[in-house]
Amino acid sequence: MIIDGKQIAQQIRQELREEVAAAVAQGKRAPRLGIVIVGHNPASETYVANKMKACAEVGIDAQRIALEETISEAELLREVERLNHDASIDGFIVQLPLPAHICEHTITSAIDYRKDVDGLTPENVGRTAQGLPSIVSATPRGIRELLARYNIPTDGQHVVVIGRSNIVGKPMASLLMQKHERGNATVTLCHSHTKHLKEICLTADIIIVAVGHPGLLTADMVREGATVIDVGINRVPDPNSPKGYRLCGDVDFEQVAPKCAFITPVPGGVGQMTIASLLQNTLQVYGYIR
Ligand code: BQF
Repeated sequence: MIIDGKQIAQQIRQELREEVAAAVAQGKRAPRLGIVIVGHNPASETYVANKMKACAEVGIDAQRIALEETISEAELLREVERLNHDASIDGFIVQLPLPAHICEHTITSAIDYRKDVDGLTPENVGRTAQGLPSIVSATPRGIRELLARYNIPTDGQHVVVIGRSNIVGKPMASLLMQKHERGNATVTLCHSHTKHLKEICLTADIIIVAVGHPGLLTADMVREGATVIDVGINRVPDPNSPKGYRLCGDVDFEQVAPKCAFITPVPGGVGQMTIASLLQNTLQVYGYIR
């Protein structure tokens, strides 16, 4: 069965729209999200546009803060400080990746953890790892939501996560191993130095692939009846597409899908949920849900 991320994300946006409307009807101002974008990376511009559009749909007031490619790290840090202290901003993100002359760790660590809707500060990462209330990075939160809404259990299941990024692989593994009904998984974290990747994958009930390598997961690596979650968003050249490229995931979808109990498509899978969960995180810091 193909998981419909677009539909679930739409459903979440509808729920959030009602939450925002209820808060505003009680006299609260609308939630406000800051989105900092540095430079003109075309993929980043698309992602930011997706976030702005989703915010508009649910009634979140999104403020786009566009900064020059040439901004220094010190100047960007000052912008982060300004947003930390701006009481009219509930939460903000700094769109990644940043230009090479700026250290991502330095910038994300400077964000006030209470406004850190990407869940990247040491405070939120540590609290997530310890199973404490925290802001969870949007993609892992979205994947957990997708599994929950499709009633795909993780309790006692062997979940293989491929990819060790700070934004997906590590927090995903961290969530799934928690002592919790929506966790309780046996987690194996694989990466570029893993030996016997195929053999490990063949023992998985759920495989989550987040490496950014088109076609990495092939049919011979997947057990019949497994669930496959494809986090890859890769642009591949396609002369037949108006944009000159199309999106594909990290999974060889055509070959893998027939073996799966559930599989997420690209586009229309995890990417949609990443945006929906950023909105959930924004409502969380706004103090209406939680
Ligand atoms: C879809 C991202 C890599 C690096 C930085 C919907 C998005 C993508 C695809 C989107 C992503 C990927 C985002 C689809 C945000 C997900 O329908 O398949 C939405 O906008 N994403 C990002 O902000 O930074 C990234 C991937």
